[in-house]
Amino acid sequence: MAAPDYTERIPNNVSLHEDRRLQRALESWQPSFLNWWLEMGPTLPTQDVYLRTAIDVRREGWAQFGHVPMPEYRWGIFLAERDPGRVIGFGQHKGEPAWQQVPGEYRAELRRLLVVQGDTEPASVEQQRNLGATAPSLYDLRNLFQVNVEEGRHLWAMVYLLHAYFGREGREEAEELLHRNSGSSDAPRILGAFNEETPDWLSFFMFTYFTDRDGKYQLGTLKESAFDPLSRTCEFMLKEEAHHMMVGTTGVDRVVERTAQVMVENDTDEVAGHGAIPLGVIQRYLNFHYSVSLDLFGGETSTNVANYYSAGLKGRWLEDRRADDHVLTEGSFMVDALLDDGAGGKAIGQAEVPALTGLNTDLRREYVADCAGGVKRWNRILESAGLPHRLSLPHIAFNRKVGAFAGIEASPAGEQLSAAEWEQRKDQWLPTGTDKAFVRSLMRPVHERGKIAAWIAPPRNGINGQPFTYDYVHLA
Ligand code: BYC
Repeated sequence: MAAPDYTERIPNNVSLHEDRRLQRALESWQPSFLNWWLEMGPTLPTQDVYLRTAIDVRREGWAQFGHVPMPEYRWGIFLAERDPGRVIGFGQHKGEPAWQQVPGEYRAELRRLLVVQGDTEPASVEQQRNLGATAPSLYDLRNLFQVNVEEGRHLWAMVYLLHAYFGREGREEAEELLHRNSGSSDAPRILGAFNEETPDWLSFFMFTYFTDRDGKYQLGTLKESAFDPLSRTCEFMLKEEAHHMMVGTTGVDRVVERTAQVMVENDTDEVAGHGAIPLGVIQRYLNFHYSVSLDLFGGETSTNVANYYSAGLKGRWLEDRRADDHVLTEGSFMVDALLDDGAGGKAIGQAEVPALTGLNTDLRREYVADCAGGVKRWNRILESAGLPHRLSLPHIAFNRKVGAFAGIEASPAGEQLSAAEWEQRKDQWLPTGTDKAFVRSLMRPVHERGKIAAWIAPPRNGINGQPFTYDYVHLA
């Protein structure tokens, strides 16, 4: 039997067939990836799924739709097209040509960034692996699988960079990316949020709204990188990421819409008995997913981020739209901080720090402003239903485990609490065992064409112009 043609099996625009050594390395990683997908990927047996596959970065190639058996999905390697004149936009190498190879002095830091980014992608697939069994519709099931295969492709994207530019160490890191597992006690995923469970679809929509959105912002800063292959990889990943944002945004929309409908029809806030999710539960889920996602931006002040920026490895969100010197060695920046209150205690406030060390805060603020857009949109749904209730984002210090507020407790309003007060009141603000059990009780599969679960409204539009009633997934 002829050996599989991996330049064909691994669609790519990096001329993989011209580099036999790299091709062989990826050939030997591919079976490990497929094993991981079969062992840790989606558990619901399916024949095929109506998926979008990227086979090229140009407009006509990057979104091909068709029914595909998931293990045969063509996970490819795509970098946005190269701009031969690209120069570094920030940091101490500003104005120099972008790097096509990794400079020796930044090897360890760049590898670390790729590994952290790469680690999140398979982690989310692991977190979501059992959701298919309780999908509220075939449309939602298809979206879940689309997100999953694309996270798989994003893992390929980071593995390609590790293999192509980091030699033996890179190949070892690529193996490790498949060995660590979400929630594992021996070898957990690197970042906190990726070891949390995604046990139900409300969690999934909150995750794709809040946690995938961290992905959008982190990829946006890596897209600015002086290391051109990373920049081009992230640019293409961001195109796919837009669909994940849509799944989260409209998913929460549809839950809120259904809850509002049931509240109005029955003239009550107590919608649980009518099979909808109470607004209080939605708010507690929101509080949880938002606060764990805030942690993903690292500390409010960080020498790591200052070094990444000065070296040219990681820029700011929309770096070229910033009206400053793009070097930042002079200025200062106000960050959220825990200050001495003058009476021997601590107060939540702001502190002035060198601009470079405040860059995690800068990115987190961009993210917070974006998240506020979602809340506004969900509140418009409540408003147009004629309801006075509103959702809100909790305070930046609420439920934080990383950064300036990791050592204190605060209410969603930003009031500092003693440990005892927090223990007493936290069930008002974070999902309780009862909330989770209730949400889980609603998670019954609706795998019939054109049907939808009672706790969520149908989507306004289908996928790729197809109706909601389309046969998006053929179950096994
Ligand atoms: N959990 O200097 P600090 C996505 C560590 S999501 C555990 O304050 P730094 C996706 C930190 O590593 C985007 N540990 O932070 C979404 C450091 O450890 P070392 C993923 C944490 O380094 C959905 C120490 O604490 N991409 O794509 O400035 C589905 C001190 O940290 C956490 C990236 O994150 C945490 N939450 O910033 C699928 C981009 N936070 O070095 C995919 C790459 C911090 O002392 N990563 N630590 O051992 C980075 O840019 C940075 O590593 C971080 C942290 C932003 C994560």
